[in-house]
Amino acid sequence: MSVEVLDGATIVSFVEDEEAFNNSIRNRFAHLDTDHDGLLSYAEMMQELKSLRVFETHFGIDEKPDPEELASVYNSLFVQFDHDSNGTVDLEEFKEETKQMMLAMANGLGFLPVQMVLEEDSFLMKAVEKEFTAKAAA
Ligand SMILES: [Ca+2]
Ligand SMILES: [Ca+2]
Repeated sequence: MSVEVLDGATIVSFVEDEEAFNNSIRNRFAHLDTDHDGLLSYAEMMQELKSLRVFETHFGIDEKPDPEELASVYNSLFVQFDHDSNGTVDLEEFKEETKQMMLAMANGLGFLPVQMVLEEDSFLMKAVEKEFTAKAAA
């Protein structure tokens, strides 16, 4: 994990770069799909749901979440990804929902840069790295 500064525009430019975004989505999906059946089960999605930082938003950083409440938060997140409610998340659903979540986050951030603690291989980290590379190339 590392602390990075990002704003809404960093996220939007990452999401809107379709090729880079689709690549990251495919990589992430393949990484999560541990039984390689091309679908993400609830158990496989857990790793992703945990990285969405629901702890901070729902419970605060220092609070110890109630396991039952936590399970229901994860469950409702999973349902949000599973657009056709068939109990699994396919690549399209994963891509669509991740995009929506990142754009919603970008909206929330607006144009004021904030400091965030990011996991190494998270989408936000990739967004920051992309911007860094773009700046270095300019
Ligand atoms: Ca699977
Ligand atoms: Ca589905």
